[in-house]
Amino acid sequence: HKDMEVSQLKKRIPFSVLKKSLENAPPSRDFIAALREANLKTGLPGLIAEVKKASPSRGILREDFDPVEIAQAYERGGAACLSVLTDEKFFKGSFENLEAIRKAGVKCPLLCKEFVMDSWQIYYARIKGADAILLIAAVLPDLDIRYMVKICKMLGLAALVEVHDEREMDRVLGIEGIELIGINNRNLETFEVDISNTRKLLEGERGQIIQQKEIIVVGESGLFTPDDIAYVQEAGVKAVLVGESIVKQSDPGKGITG
Ligand code: IGP
Repeated sequence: HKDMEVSQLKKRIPFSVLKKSLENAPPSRDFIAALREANLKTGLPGLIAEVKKASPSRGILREDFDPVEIAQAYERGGAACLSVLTDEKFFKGSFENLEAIRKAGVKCPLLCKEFVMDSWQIYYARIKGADAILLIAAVLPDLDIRYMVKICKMLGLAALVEVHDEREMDRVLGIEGIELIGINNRNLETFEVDISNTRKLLEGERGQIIQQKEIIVVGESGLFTPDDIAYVQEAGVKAVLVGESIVKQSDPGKGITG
């Protein structure tokens, strides 16, 4: 993962310019509050609906992919927040998509879905309209997560810290200031999906620590049916991240309620 090509780093804007643009950036939206509110209001996990054109395991998900149309449909359908893939290499996303969705007047808070390796990317995401950013424990040492979480706070961004096994969960639970943890049901190396992973990582003491710290857990990947949602809710998640099953619907907004 460490050698992963990070395309926007090649065309890096100098830090001084980034910081100047930050001064003019509109305020961010509260991603975590939107999830809590949706959960309280509906009694169901708050939905983060993902704007995703393609994935390494499934190829192109939608031929007529229009990021702004999909984002607007999700919002109409009642999504609490949106996730926008910006990674180009594996997911055919872009920062232009993120910016276009923000500029189109979508009000849901936006998660920038990127492989963050360098804090520069966090500043860049904020300027392009992100309200939250993904930090993947599998590719970041604890020290980097600690540091990046602080940068997110300073920039007014929520950090969604993603784990996929017990070891990563324990590492992340040891870090101060974590408010949002994503449990990925997809193994990033084999692409295998198993939604019981969410349940496994929330059992026993880990679940108790999460409750004490009032951390919001997001169930991620491989969720297709209302039964799947009920299953991860039962395990303790207050939010879910759903991509494939809704992006493929002829009306992605209807896909949310249907
Ligand atoms: C969405 P799905 O199976 O509903 O399309 O999954 C989301 O969880 C998935 O896209 C994802 C992801 C990631 C993508 C989770 N973690 C990290 C890229 C990088």
